[in-house]
Amino acid sequence: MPRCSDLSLAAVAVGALFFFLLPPVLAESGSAQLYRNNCATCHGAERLGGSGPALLPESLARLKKNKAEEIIAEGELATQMPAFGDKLSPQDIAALAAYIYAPPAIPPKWDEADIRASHIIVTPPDSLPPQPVFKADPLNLFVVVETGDHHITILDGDRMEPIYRFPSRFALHGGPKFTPDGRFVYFASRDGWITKFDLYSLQVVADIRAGINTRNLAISADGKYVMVANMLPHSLVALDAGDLSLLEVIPAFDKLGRESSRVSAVYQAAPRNSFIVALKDVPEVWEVFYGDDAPPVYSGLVHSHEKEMVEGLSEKGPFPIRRIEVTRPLDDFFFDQTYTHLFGSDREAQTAVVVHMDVGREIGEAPLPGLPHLGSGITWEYEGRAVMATPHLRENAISIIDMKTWQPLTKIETLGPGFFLRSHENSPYAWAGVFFGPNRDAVHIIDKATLKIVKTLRPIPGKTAAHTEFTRDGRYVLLSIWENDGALIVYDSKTLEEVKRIPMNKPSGKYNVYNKITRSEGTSH
Ligand code: DHE
Repeated sequence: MPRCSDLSLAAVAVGALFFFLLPPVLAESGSAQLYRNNCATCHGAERLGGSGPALLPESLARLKKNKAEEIIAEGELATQMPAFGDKLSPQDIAALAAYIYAPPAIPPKWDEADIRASHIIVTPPDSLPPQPVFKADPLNLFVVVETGDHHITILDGDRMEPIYRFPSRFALHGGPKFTPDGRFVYFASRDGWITKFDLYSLQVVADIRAGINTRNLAISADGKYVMVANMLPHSLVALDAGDLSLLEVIPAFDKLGRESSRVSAVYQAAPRNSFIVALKDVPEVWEVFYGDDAPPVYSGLVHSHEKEMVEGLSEKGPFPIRRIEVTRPLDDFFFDQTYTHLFGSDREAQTAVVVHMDVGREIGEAPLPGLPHLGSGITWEYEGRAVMATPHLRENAISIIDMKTWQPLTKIETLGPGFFLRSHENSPYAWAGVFFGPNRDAVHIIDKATLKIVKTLRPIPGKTAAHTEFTRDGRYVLLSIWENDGALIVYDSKTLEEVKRIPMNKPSGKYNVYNKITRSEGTSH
């Protein structure tokens, strides 16, 4: 009679044999289940992205697999990716990494037909009333994105009272963008939905899914076009700003048409009547023109530049692309007020480069370690010169850059890395929240005349305080308590005294219509 231990040994042997005979699809289901249990909520059941990025081989092309394992184990700085090292074994983490680098059984696609099929007109544009349906200054409204329960609140910036609240798409990201008259606002969700909302009648006008994983959107200076930056598929998508119907999908390929790139962001360059585009994987910056009088863009050699004698092949189509070659892909941009200079960085380098947008090439470089967040940069006059200030995502500092030389002037030490920075023409102060680490409940108030921190607020100890925005006259500042049981705290911008608290569900960003449409130097563009 076999002994008990012999029996279990036999069982193990049969089990092991059975395991090796399993068809690959069943062997894979363990990692698929791991994915479903740990990742799907943020990255989407089909790995197409949600609040987190898409986890498909295409979107992970520039990340080594061992780095991905490290991120799963330790989380990722400057994102909402948590650490799983305490919850999952190293084997599980390796299995998850292998799973996300393998192509899904059904390849993801989102083409013109998918975009068109997703288009919804909620309120026909010609049925909208001519006047606001509320009594409040429409240019002093705040659009508040509440990411806690995916809602938008429209706030009257004079009475500091919400006037309307409605559900948004899941996980909005980036600043909402306004038409030049401030009447309409557009939102982008991380999973590609673009929504147009009428601030006069307080109704959604239209909705369309422009991509699988979207970074942000921009609206043209004439208010006619919406341009969407997609990480997946690798494309820019041009929409009609009226009803959001699809105009064109522009695949993001390098100039030889060989390598495609994720699109990091698209910005409106109003003084140039163009969009400027950041590409994550190819060393090019794009300037995209639009409209009937878009200038010709010559992509190859031009025989003659003489007036009326120009000979050369020009880009065709309503959105001609001017390609500016740079030494490495640039991910994050800051522009001077005239959009003549672009100050750009990638996520790894220790420097930022200056691109002259008229000349179309890099003209300088500045040391800027510590992962600057140039997109949050703001400008002001300091001792007779224009300076820009940028927080760092990996350094306890705010860098001040001289915008004539584009070299660092000084560094202001902070209690932790920051994400957002704000000021206003009428305010002597810049507001800088600490976003990461034990002091993320602190907000520094910087005197723009001395570049010194004059006060550090801790509105609710232990609760993240981040992202500020001023009223149109700069008299009050609204600060987010970035928690589910959070709030907007209103401060007098001169006395720095608290005036009011308005409960909100994780209010991430808030945007003042007037400051946005006038491109205030103290706010993001
Ligand atoms: Fe953002 C703006 C990129 C992670 C909240 N973020 C932007 C913009 C870019 C950008 C390019 C400017 C676009 C615009 O406004 O049109 N963000 C990135 C990243 O590369 C990064 C680090 C990684 C990623 O996952 O995309 C990143 N961002 C985050 C977050 O984790 C934040 C804190 C929370 C969230 O909602 O995802 C976040 N980003 C924001 C906000 C803005 C933003 C609130 C608009 C700021 C403004 O005041 O205009």
